[in-house]
Amino acid sequence: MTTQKTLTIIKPDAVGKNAIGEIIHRFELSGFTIVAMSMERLTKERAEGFYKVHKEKPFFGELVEFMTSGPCVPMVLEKENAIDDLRTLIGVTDSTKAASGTIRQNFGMDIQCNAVHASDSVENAGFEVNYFFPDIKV
Ligand code: FUP
Repeated sequence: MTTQKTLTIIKPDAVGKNAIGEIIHRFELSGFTIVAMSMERLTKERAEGFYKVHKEKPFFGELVEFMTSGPCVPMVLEKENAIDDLRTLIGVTDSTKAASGTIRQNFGMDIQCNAVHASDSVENAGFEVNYFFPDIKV
C-alpha cells in the first residue's frame, strides 16, 4: 500500500492540559511521520469553515465555540494506511466510550472535549490537509 496523508488537530482542551508533547510522542511511536505542523487560534469563521459538514447539526455552535476557545495544533501525518490507523489510535468520538489506551480515552473528557481530530476518509483528508496547509500535495 502507498503512503497516505491525514490531518490531525490537537484540540484546545489537550493544548490547555500541556499534552501536546505526549500526544505527538504517541503519533511518532505509532509510526506516523510529521509532515507539517502549526499552532493557531482559530477564528469563528475558520472553525466554521473546517466543520462546515456539521453546520446543520445541533452541536455546531458549541463545537465552534470550543474549537475557538484556545490555540490548537493542526498537523499533517503520513504513513501507510494513515487515515484508518490514526482513527484507531485516537478512538471513537466520545472520549468516555473510547477504547482503553486510545488518545481520546487518555486525554479527552467527553464527546466535545475529545483532545484530537483525525480525518475520516480520503476525500475529507484532502480537504482538511489543504485547509490548513494549502501547499501540501495530498
Ligand atoms: P469525529 O470524526 O470522531 O471527530 O466525530 P464527528 O465528525 O462525528 O464530529 C466532529 C466533532 O463534533 C467531534 F470531534 C466532537 C463534536 N461533536 C459534539 O460536540 N457533539 C456530538 O454530539 C457529536 C460531535
